Amino acid sequence: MKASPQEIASGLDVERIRADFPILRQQAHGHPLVYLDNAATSQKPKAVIDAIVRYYERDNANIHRGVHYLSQQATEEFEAARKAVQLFLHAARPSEIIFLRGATEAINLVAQTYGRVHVGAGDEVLITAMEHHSNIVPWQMLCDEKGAKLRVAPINDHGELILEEFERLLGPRTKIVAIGHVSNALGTINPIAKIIKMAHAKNVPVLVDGAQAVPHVAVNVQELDCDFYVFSSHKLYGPTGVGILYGKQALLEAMPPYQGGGDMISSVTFEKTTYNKVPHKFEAGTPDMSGAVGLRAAIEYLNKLGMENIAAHEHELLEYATQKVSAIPGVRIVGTAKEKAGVLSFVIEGVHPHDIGTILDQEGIAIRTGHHCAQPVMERFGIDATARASFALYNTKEEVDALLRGIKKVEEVFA
Ligand code: 7TS
Repeated sequence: MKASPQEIASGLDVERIRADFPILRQQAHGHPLVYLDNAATSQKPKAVIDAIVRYYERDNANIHRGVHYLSQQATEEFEAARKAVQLFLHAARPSEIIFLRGATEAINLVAQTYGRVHVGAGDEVLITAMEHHSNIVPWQMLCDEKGAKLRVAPINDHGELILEEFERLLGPRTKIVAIGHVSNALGTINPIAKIIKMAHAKNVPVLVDGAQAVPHVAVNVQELDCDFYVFSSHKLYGPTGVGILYGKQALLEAMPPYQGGGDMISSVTFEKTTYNKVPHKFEAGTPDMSGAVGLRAAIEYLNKLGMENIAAHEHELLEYATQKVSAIPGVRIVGTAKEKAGVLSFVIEGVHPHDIGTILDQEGIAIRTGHHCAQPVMERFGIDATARASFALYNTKEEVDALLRGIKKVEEVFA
C-alpha cells in the first residue's frame, strides 16, 4: 500500500538530518538560527563539505589532460559527478549534462548558441510573467540583438500561468519557450509536462529553468521531454559555482560552442579549429572540479533520503505555514497557486518587507525580502517587494512557529 504523505514525512527523521548540517547549530543574535532563506541558497550537509575536502586532499589535478595518476583520478571523479547528475535528472546519456557555473550561465549559453542560430528578426521568444530575471534578461538581450520579440504569458491573481493565454501566444514565429519549473517569488509549480506538450505540438523547443524545482521535486527530463533543463548546485545542498545544463544530444551537437578555450577543441591551427564532442564542446577551460564532486555528494545525500520523502515533508511544512500565516490579521500571502513548492511570500499591511526582514533577523530568523530578482512579478501584484520564507528538508514546524512569533512581533512594533 502506498503511504500517505504524512506517513512518508514521518519517515524523514528531521532531527537526525539537522545534525548533518553543521551551520545550523549556531545562534544568531542570541537566538537559535532559523534558516528560511533556502530559495536563495541552501545549507550544505557534512557529506558535501567532506567530499570537497577529500577531493583536495586526495584527488586534485587538472582533468582530461594528464596521463598521470592524479589527473586520471580527478577526471574519474569529475565524470562520476556527470553520471550522478545524469541519473538524478534521468537523462539518457552523460554527454547531455554540461557543467557550468550555474542556472544563469546555462540559460545564457542556450540563448547565445541555440538562440542566436534559430531566432531571427521578427521571431518570438515566449516566457512567462513569473520568471526570475535570469530567465528574462538573456532572452531580452538576444531579442534586442536580433530584432526579435519577447512575448510574455500572463499569470492570474493566484500566481498561476494562464494556460489558454500561453497557448494563444505560441505562434508561428515562436522559436523557443523558456519557463520556470517553480517560481522563486511565488512558489508556483508550473504544469511543465503539459506546457512542453503544447509547445512541441507546434514544433517549439522548451527550456525549463529548474533552479527552484530540483530541491523539491523529482525531475525526469526524458518523461517531460524538455529540450533543455537548467539548475544550480548551490540551491540543491551542493557547493556554489557549479550549475547544470541538460540538453538533448541532437540539439547540443547542432549548437555552436559558447566560449572558446582549452578542452572544448579537438584540434587548433591558426587557420581552423575543430571542436570537441559534447559535452566538452561547451566546457571551455578548467571547470570547477571540486564543485562537481560536491554536487555529486549532495545528490547522493538526497538519494538516500528520497526526493518523495523530502517533497512530502516540505509540503507538510508549507501547508502548516500557509494555514497559520494566512490566519494572522493584516498578513497577505502573495502566490496562492494550487500547486506550490518551497516558498511562502507575504506582505504585512503598513510594514515595508525590509523592516519585516530586519526584525525577524533580530530573532535569529533568516528570510529574504525584496523583489527576489523577479520585478515583473512584483509589478503584476502591484507591490515593490515581499517577505519570503523558503523551506528546505531540514526545516521544522518549530521553526515555522518561530516565524509566526516573529511576524506577531513585527505587528506589535508597527501597531
Ligand atoms: N532561476 C530561478 C527560478 C531562480 O530562483 C534563480 C535564483 C536563478 C534562476 C538563478 O540562479 P543562479 O544560481 O544562477 O543565481 N534565485 C534566487 C532567489 O530566489 N534568491 O536568491 C537567488
